[in-house]
Amino acid sequence: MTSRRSNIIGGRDVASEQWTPNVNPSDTSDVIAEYAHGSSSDAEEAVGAARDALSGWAFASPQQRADVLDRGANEVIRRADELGELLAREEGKTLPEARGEVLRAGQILKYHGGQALRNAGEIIDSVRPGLEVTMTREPLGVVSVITPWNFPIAIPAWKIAPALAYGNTVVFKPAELVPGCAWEQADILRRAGLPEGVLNLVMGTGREVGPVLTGSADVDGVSFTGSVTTGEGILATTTPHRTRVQLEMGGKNPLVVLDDADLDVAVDVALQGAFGATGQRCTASSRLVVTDGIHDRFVAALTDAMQAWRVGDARDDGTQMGPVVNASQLEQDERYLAVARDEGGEVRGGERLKRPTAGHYLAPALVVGTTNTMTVNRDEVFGPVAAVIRVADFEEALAVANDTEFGLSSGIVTRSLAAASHFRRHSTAGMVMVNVPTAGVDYHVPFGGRRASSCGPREQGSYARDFFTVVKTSYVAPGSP
Ligand code: UN1
Repeated sequence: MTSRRSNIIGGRDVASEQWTPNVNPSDTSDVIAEYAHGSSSDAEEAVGAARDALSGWAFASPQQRADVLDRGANEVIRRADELGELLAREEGKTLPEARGEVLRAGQILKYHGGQALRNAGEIIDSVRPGLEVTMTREPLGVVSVITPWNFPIAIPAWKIAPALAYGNTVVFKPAELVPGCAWEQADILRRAGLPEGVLNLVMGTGREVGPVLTGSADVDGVSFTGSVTTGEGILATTTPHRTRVQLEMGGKNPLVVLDDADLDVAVDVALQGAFGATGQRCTASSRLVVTDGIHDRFVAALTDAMQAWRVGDARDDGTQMGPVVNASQLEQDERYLAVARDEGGEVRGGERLKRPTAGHYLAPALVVGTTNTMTVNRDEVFGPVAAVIRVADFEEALAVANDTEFGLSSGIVTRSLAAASHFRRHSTAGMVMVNVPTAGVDYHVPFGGRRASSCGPREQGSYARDFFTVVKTSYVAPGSP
């Protein structure tokens, strides 16, 4: 019989009436386990449990918070092979990618364990003689954490870890497609010593669980990563209660390749940035903006490299690109390729692939001969699809790179320090990469974008404190006991 995993509310396992099978995208006959399909009343119970646990955790010693996160981190790191295997099996990343993501989650938990001990305030003389003013950071309160399917363990870690470090309590709703790593992480933190109700896991659909997690007057903040449409919906439901939001949404990230680029570096950066993790990253390099003098050589070399990539079962040795996450995502990728053809692009690759197991396999696709106004260069595809835009020179490349509704990550491949510096200065993205892929970021520095990509304070590193704390200013009169 398939095993079942319940929601975790107030420290207890809470079964649900319905259960959702967790299906392996590399082999759809493989069901990993069944996971609770939570209801809106489960979500209400979880918000209540988080509210009840808040004052105990908010006033807990930072040592206690640091210890829980550190113990959790150690277990995640110790179990990296097993959890990496689970991640690859439920999401479809290759084993090295999946194991890397698990280690990253462990490092994030460790980092924020340390941050719990570094929540220092400030002190300044008042303008009124003798008075002292202090500025301290207090927990925001009850925080809903809503995460996507493409990073099943790292994104939850980089929201939950700072939330807990600064004394908040959490209701966590992972994407329905990847409950496995979510459940493991919540269980690890529970066993690492979190008091009951401090972290609650509610698996279920956004439609049923989402309105409570974003619309409840008892929720003080929502940290979300996912689509622009869902993010905008969250803005609408949080506004009546003035709930604080942190929204990480789409990207349409440009990678500029200049004539003077090292061709091997350019091809490798493009390949990893566009097709790593099956292109299913909001930081993926989906627009390759290439100057005229290198365009033909770059496109030929990238096409060869892309076609040599081994696409297969995420857990097979030597697989370089795993499957697309599910059937509807695969259909969406194919729809965008059809539209790209209709609008005049030449599609290389992008065909469905047969493998020994029934999975959602798609060859990486490169659309050549596109302009920046075509649909494939405006909408986020979220799959192994990149488009090439030929430009005359650096000036045009920069203008095209910045001409997008999004603004998450951008990159340039060049040997010119002057060009790289100019690009870093004038790119209107939140993150700029020189001679490295637009995707793949460090965990101890801020993450986030501009315009339609992001809304609210930055995630990650020490900047995470801005979202997960509120500032208190206190005045102390002279001679106070
Ligand atoms: C990365 O590129 O390392 O959902 C992280 C996403 C992003 C995370 C990307 N929020 O793809």
